Amino acid sequence: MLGQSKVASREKPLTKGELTERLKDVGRSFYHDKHPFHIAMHQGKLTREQIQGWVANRYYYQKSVPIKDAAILSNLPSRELRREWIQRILDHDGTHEEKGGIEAWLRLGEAVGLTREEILREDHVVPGVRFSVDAYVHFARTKPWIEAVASSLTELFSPDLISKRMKVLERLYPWIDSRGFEYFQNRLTQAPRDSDCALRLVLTYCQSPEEQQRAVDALKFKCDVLWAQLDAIEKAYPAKIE
Ligand code: AHQ
Repeated sequence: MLGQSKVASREKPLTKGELTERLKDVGRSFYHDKHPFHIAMHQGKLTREQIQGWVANRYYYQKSVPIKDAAILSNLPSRELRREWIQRILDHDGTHEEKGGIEAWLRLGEAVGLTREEILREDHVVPGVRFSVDAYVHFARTKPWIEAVASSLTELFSPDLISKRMKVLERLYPWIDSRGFEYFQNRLTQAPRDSDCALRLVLTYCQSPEEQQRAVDALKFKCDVLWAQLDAIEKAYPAKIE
């Protein structure tokens, strides 16, 4: 990491380039692409039950994302900012024309052998997933809007993870109906657009060392949210002893 020293202990703020690097360092150290569950997934080691448990639990995260974004939207100070942010809600909830990401995630669920009904009933959602996701929504509802925006910057790292994941799922899990991968395909364009916007806002509105440190801390919090989800899923769906 670019030194463990806190931004806030510095007299002067980081430049935009330095802050961008500091945020990316958080991902290099703490993003959930390094979680053992994802490592096992990418090695083709997950069982059908573990994949199903992951999809059923990640549904709770996906359905909560637009709720989180609506909380941020309600705190944004201008029409221009709201116009930009509202697209995230439509991407997930859909519109009259587009079914949206939550519907695509349900189709992923069917592609791995779950029923829509059991996913929607949240039959398989484990406490640790519910609590970590609810903590993310609470963060977005209660923190200053720019900190909630900063917490979404995990999406700086998601396109690389999701493109690798799609290849791995197709190659190493042939039993999954590949029509279920539409959700991931859509994220490959939506996530970079969203992280470009979020990074621009953070670099614009986080000027003091204290504001910059709070943005870095918000991103670390969100990495912990994602990591805790996989901890809970891994515990509920342990690897089979070989
Ligand atoms: O599918 C994901 C998604 O819609 C979002 C929204 C965004 C946010 O606002 O916090 N984060 C996010 C993420 C999605 N997928 C995760 C994955 O591993 O599939 C990654 C996650 C993220 O990096 O924050």
